[in-house]
Amino acid sequence: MERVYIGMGSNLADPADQLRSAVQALAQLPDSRLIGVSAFYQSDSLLPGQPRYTNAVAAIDSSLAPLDLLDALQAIELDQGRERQERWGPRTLDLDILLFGDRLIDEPRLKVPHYHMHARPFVLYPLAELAPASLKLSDGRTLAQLLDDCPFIGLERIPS
Ligand code: PH2
Ligand code: MG
Ligand code: MG
Repeated sequence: MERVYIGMGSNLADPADQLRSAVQALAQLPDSRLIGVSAFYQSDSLLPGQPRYTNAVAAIDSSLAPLDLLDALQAIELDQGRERQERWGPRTLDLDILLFGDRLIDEPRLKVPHYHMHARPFVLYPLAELAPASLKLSDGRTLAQLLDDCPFIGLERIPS
């Protein structure tokens, strides 16, 4: 079993409800166990002109292979009405593998750690609810150091 952190995001069709459904689905993943879910956080989209996002992070332990987990997460996205249109378009559900144990994965379909996670407050703050501050990211910095460089700006913690 390896500890996997999954970033969740939605900005369409009742985002908080989408995240709650996603958590139920994560709890049903084969060969995996749901360990925890952060609070939910709202923030403006990185792309202007889109609805605000609700984001959270979930931790699971899994013995699935990374690409099998990716397939399962994409099936959950589709099940919840995800339509892949333009890159970074609004979405009912986005499930991103942030960290997979301490693996570095560089496959066409999957890069882990997730690119950009190091500087996104809507990823780092929920992650910090579940992961130790001493957690080392691939560039050698700890989660605590990344949070120091990533002010809690524009985030609103909401009830899950
Ligand atoms: N995801 C994006 C683009 N912009 N903005 C916020 N606040 N949260 C997201 O998850 C997000 C975004 C593409 O994945
Ligand atoms: Mg994403
Ligand atoms: Mg994604």
